[in-house]
Amino acid sequence: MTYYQRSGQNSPYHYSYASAQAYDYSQSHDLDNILERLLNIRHTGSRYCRLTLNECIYVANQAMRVFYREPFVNESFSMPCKIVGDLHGQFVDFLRLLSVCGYPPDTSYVFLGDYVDRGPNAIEVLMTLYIYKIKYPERVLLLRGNHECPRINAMYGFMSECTMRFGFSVYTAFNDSFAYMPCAAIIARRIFCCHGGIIKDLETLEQITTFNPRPIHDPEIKSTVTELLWSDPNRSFDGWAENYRGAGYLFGETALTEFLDKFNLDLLARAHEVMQDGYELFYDRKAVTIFSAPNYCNQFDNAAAVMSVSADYTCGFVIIRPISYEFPLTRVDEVGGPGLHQSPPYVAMASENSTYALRGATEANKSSGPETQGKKNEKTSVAAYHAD
Ligand SMILES: [Mn+2]
Repeated sequence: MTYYQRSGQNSPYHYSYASAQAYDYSQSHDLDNILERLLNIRHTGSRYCRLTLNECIYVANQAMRVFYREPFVNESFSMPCKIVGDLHGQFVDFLRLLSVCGYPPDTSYVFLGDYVDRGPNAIEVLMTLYIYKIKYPERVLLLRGNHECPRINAMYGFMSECTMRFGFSVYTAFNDSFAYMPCAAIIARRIFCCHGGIIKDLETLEQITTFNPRPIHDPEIKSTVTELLWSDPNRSFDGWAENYRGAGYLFGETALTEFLDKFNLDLLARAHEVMQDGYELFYDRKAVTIFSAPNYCNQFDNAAAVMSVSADYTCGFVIIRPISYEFPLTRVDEVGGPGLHQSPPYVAMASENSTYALRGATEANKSSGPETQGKKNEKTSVAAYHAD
């Protein structure tokens, strides 16, 4: 039985604070310095960033204030942008993703949630995302996933990670920030973004906001926010069905088409399911699943994908192939530099145009190296964009 269940309460405020170190509310921190240390992991080969309890709680609190000011359904995010699926604490892979797709604010991002649990470095992932969010709130959109809830992340790794590294107060501070996270976005009035899926029996988009006053620490099982965070496409038959996950629904193609038509939308972009190639277009290209944690849990050999939406309403996919962390890789221009024999692989897996080479790699490795040629160029036009 988890700590959360034992507490018998429905809010993380009822947790007891087990941390030995107290948070100093008077202290503020240099976000650029923290970000530099986080990104520096690219060069050190370390798996963890040296952070303090005070820094974590400060960043979580600052991010919560930004979420608080944002609408629950963000309709003002514009193109071009990149849409990212589940990250699940795989910080090394997240750094690879940033090095391939670009860093905020030069690249705008919509993240579809599930930042924590399963993987080892959810704190680093959250700290990086939150600092970008605080610095560039218009360029980075963080949507909530079903793991950004204490009922779930008490069981799947995030609580252990926080309590073992810092103490319970860090866990509580992050969950307090999740309670204010927006849950959906509409990009360019065409693409509906959320973690899981669409809502059954929704009459107006405003209802998503009015039905769900924030803060929402643990969404009710039967609620529109749970449907956004938990639902999946229905692959067995067309129509609505109970979700085997126990929350949300399964929705078929007709259900999706009705939803999109009703609100004059073209595409549903969602995450929530591991995909072998990192993404899947389905329902006649009216929906896409994006999953951005390669080698998920070290149990899959899946690739990660990021969907890029360009200013001319064209969508493409960047595929990031899974790699073994132990594979010896290094940068051409830094061979022989200090500590570079430990250079982690994401450094060498940059974009097509990079001058990186794999030390000791075979020709086969080199040719299939940088984030796949074939899939990268695949483009899909989202229907009828130029109609108006
Ligand atoms: Mn999920």
